[in-house]
Amino acid sequence: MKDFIAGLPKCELHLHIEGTLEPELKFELARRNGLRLPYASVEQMRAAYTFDSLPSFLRIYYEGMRVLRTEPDFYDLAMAYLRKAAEQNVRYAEIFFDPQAHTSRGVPFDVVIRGLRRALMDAEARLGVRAQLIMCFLRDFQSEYAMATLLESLPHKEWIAGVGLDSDEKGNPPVKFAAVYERARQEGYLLTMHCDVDQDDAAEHIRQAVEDIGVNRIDHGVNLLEDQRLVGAVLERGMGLTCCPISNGYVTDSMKAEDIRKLMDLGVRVTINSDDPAYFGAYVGENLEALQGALQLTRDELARLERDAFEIAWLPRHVKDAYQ
Ligand code: ES4
Ligand code: ZN
Repeated sequence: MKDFIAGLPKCELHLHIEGTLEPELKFELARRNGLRLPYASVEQMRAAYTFDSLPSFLRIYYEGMRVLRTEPDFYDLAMAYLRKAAEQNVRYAEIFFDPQAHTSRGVPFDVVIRGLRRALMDAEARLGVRAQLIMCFLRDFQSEYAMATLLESLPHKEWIAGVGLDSDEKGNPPVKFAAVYERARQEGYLLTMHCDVDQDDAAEHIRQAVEDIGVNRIDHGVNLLEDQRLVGAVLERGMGLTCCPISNGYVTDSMKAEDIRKLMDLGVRVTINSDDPAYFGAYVGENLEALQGALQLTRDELARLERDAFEIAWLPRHVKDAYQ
């Protein structure tokens, strides 16, 4: 089964590029930028990854990305991920980036996007991995800052497939960003957002995302199961969910494998992804292996997960078909 999973052509739709920053590269970037890290070694840094909730993870995640300063830093970050993706037979990836996590500490938007964009171009040419960017707004910042970031992205629209929403969901519901999402839609961006697993008001947040905002898909979203009417709406619209089993195990007490199984049985387009692989210790292949082990998924079921991922990918029909 391990070999079958390794050989499966994959599509990754929920991956934070800043969450792919491995300790080795973090040390290298710190050295390059003349920064001191509060760890003596890679091992010590990994040992400090002791999160058990979303806020405890986010603290380490934002602290870790402070070593990213220059265009080559962002290039190296994305290129390292894309190399890893190629090794795992990922053929196509939609990659989240968090511009506000950088602009808020003085790194210009242009620096971030130029570095990422150059890596995407090189990866397609050299590694045969195609990728697009999804710009995420940080939901624990004011919506005005998200709107300003949206406007700043417009000259780079050609490189950004759509927008997302991430960071701390508590007290930051989807409707806080209704105006930002409306403008993003008008600008031609596709829309997704995190509806994290077992958040307070999880089902209500999913309802807002689907009915009030009209997103094209949902990141995580397994609490959809709590509302049968919403399941119907998601099925009717053919919407997909980008689930991340190993991530779920860190920010809640479970991978939510049984819920993922129920969603698959209901006919929802479920996809399996890695979220923040450098922090959760698992790229997409390991996520598929863990879920397969928990649910005894068959080869056909694994193939269906990837087929659905290509199906809900933000690609033109003829490009998707070429992957099938
Ligand atoms: C994230 Cl696991 C998770 N949840 C919310 N926002 C995020 N950004 C990066 N990883
Ligand atoms: Zn995520």
